[in-house]
Amino acid sequence: TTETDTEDLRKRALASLTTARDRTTLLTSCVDGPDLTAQHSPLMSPLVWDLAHIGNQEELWLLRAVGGREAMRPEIDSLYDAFEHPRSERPSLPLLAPAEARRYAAEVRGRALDLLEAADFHGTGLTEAGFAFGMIAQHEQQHDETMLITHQLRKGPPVLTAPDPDPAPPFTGPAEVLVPGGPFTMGTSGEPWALDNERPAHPREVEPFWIDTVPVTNAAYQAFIEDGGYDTERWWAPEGWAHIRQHAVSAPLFWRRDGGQWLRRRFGVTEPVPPDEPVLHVCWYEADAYARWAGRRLPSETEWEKAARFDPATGRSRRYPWGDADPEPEHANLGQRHLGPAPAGSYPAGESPLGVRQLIGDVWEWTASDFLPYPGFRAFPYKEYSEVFFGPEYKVLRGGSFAVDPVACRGTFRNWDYPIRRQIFSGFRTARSEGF
Ligand code: AVJ
Ligand code: FE
Repeated sequence: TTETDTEDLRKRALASLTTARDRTTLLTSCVDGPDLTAQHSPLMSPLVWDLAHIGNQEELWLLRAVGGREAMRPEIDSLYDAFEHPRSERPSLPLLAPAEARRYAAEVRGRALDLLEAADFHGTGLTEAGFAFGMIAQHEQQHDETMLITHQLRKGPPVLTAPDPDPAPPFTGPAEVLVPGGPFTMGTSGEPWALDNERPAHPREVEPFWIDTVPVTNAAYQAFIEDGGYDTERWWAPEGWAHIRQHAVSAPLFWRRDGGQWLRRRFGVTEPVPPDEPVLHVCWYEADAYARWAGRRLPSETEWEKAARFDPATGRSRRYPWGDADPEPEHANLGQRHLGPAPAGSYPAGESPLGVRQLIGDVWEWTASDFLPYPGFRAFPYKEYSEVFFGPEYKVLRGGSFAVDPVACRGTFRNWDYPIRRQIFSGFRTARSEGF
């Protein structure tokens, strides 16, 4: 890297850390103390746990690992270790109180910014291209998405507001796009802050396939419901069928039937389900069942990435569907600028070379694939980021949601969760093999 690149990355690290902290502050200051320490769902931590965990990870990786400093408060490390205490246990731990957690995170940040000013960006591993700083900014933003999920699960009047996305003219383009078969490059070796599971770049072959131009909408999903989709066993994977029977799942999470119409609750506001928005809060089993009902299937992770990154004119894989430039507001709905997805067909400037829209932002997209390492994977900097999750019990989601910051989202970024989870900002699009 040249000196200009280094100074550019240093500025970017500072900006990304600052953006993340502004978001964290907003999400933890719009509710009062009891709301910060309460557990709003057994799936989630108290907000005050996320806050101190953000500070603790920053202390571990920036102050201690990069800076060689002593632990500031060694006695709290185990409280904020996600592997020592599952979410359900966290409210009963002797956690730092809100004011103390805020002070701790701020003190860590002050020292981290001092370190950043003079940090070596030319080393290997954690210091290469400021990786640790980029990783910690992404980590905080990931928890900012987690905290937004907690806000969505919280009962009570709204405390968060944001402008709606611009209304879009109804999408009139083709329903699906043909992605050519053949090789493309999946993953990355050159993206400076890509996380371990996105690496390394490697060749993949796909057969030609068709993929939806836009994510599946509420209107389309309602047609599946009205057609008895939730009562028809043959659309469902056996474990999915057992799950929806046992838990009486019959619509996306936060939806409720009111007479003749569907209502949904979002951040404390109940309103009719908007037909042209991408469907949100569905689990993998629901996405998979819908796809079968529609005579289609979920795209594999490889197919998704080829649709998002492959440029047929050059044969290259891009950083994003629109090219190599960082996301701007006209490309994608990212960064919690809005508190929900934009209508299907929005962001024409963000479409891929093949014409696929909204691959980045709006809703995380379930893929057919299990979360597995790429050939040549090396756990870095810790096995608990990705490696311990590899295997068939997690499904991969791609593309990021409206709640994801640009620093934590790219064409190669991989997210994962259990196939029953739907409190996350998850939707999907469907695919079919050519000639099927
Ligand atoms: C990548 C979203 C699955 O929240 O469990 C946060 C991100 N890892 N702290 C998660 C993460 C450690 C992770 N996901
Ligand atoms: Fe974490």
